[in-house]
Amino acid sequence: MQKVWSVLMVLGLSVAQAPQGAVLLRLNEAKQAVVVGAFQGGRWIEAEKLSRLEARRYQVFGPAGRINQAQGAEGLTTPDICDWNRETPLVLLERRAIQYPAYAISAPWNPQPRPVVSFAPTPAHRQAVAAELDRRKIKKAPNITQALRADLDADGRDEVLLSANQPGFFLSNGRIEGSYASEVGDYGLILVRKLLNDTELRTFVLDVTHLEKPFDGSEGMPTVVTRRLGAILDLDGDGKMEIITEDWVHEGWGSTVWRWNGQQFVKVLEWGCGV
Ligand SMILES: [Ca+2]
Ligand SMILES: [Ca+2]
Repeated sequence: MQKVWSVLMVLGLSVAQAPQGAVLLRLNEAKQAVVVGAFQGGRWIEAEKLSRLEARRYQVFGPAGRINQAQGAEGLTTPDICDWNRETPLVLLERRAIQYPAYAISAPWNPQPRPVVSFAPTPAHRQAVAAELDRRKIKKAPNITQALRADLDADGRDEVLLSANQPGFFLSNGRIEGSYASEVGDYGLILVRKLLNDTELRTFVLDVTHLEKPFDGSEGMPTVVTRRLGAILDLDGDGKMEIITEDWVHEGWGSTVWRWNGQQFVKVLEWGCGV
């Protein structure tokens, strides 16, 4: 009996020492990890408000699932540009090519409890995108760039997540770069199609942008319209998966975390860096 207790004490000790809550990093390239935020003590925490970060093991995800694992080190540093950002060293553990941006999550729960599947969009999906473009008087074809399927909220019905972009994505050295709008109507759009019950299919637009008038250099910055699904992960441990979306601006980029609250998708974390 005494032996059992000592085993339990050792187990208890190791549980107590395991990192609590979740930390989400964004990898823009192999050796650069920036903190998007954390979920700790029942709250979402922006990177800027994190006082410390312990050495953690991470799983690395792209839009369609897990793509690597990584070991983090203790500590946070503040970069020269975007001084509200926090960076931390991260070493990828599996030798396989990955596409950036990617997301590293450390959490004591399964961050992807149900599969996320990439699929070929059908005419019905193009029609749904076309309807949203029409609604905004965007006169461009529905060019779907990502089509993912996953049961986000564990109600037994898959949600459909789409990104649509004109121009499409631009890949440079293994990294997605934002595309500048060149014509009026060039756009980026992210939407979720969700069955609210057996019959009601609702479309939720998470992000949309388009070029309204030609850029002539007289004011503002040229418009980057790229909008993309970054990863689908349970970041707060409630068994429901959140959506990470990505946006680009002139010499800048960002990630936003969306959580389904039972009625709509709400922003719970935002990260960005731009000059
Ligand atoms: Ca569902
Ligand atoms: Ca969740």
